Amino acid sequence: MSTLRHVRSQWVRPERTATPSVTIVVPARNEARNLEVVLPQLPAVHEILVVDGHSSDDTADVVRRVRPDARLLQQTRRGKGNALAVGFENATGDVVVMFDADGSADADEIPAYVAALEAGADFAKGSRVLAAGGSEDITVLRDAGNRGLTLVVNTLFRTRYTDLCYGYNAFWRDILPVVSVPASAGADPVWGDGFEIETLINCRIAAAGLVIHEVPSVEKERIHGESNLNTFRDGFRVLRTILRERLRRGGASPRGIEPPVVEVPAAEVLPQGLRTDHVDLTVASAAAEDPTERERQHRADDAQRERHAVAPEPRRLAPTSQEAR
Ligand SMILES: Nc1nc2c(ncn2[C@@H]2O[C@H](COP(=O)(O)OP(=O)(O)OP(=O)(O)O)[C@@H](O)[C@H]2O)c(=O)[nH]1
Ligand SMILES: [Mg+2]
Repeated sequence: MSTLRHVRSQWVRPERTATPSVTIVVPARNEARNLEVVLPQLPAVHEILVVDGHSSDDTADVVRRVRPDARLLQQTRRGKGNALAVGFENATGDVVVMFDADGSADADEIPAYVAALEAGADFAKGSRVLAAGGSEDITVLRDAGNRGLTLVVNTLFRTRYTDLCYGYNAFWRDILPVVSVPASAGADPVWGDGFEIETLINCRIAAAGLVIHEVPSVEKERIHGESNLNTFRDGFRVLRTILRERLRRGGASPRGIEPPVVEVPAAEVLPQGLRTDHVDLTVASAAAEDPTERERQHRADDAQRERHAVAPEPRRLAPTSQEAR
């Protein structure tokens, strides 16, 4: 705990390039048939890292065949979290995009995530709940669970996340010391190796007062195969993660973090015709113990409230026919 706090306290947002290179990290466990479709759709970026999770199908062969420019990595333990950790450790791009292999993530949205980061976000959080977002994949039960868990995080971390449990996100690689996902070394399971990784990242970013923009995202249906996620088991892991992270934070004040960026362009249109409207969810930092810092935070909050007045309204996710899943 103290190590993480120490790292956080030392972290200052570095100078960033205006034209970031992009690493796409693709965790894949038995996704051969989906990767046949998904990998060719990925844009030519700095690097694509596919992290294989001890697949028993020909995931590895498919990667080599359909995307020879991708790097194939093997995860060290079990779980999506460990796969992402392996990908993050090996990434060399300025920006890292977390991209599922099951066909649910739309590659055409990648520029919108990158645009949010270029516009000042440390973390670009995908949201299926924003007006331009949605899901063809989520069940009513999971939607309800996600809303509840989102509310818990927003209450405990003073955030305005709209879609906590969504794995399509991107961030500047330089924030990895703040996020501090479990290292890939070692064979024994570690908390954070599973689906709770995304919550762990969301909570740590919030606790550190980093700048978060949400990006509307439409989650498509998994093309082939079964989800690896277990609604109740993984839902409870997420809840446990939130409580652990809140205790871990211990009300400590993150120091040395630059004030939030508040100038955020809305509904900008990229040359590719993609929408890049995103919402600044800059965290009201609990760090603001001293009056100057608090005043600065209040000004940031006011600016944020003004922006939210014109931000897209959240809408209900459409129920799907997979409710019974
Ligand atoms: N390497 C690796 N990848 C995994 C593991 N578990 C899940 N993944 C990948 O993580 C991505 C998301 O997993 P899914 O099983 O689709 O779960 P989900 O998207 O959270 O849940 P659904 O909405 O039900 O699809 C997919 O690309 C999986 O192949 C794992 O243990 N190892
Ligand atoms: Mg999925």
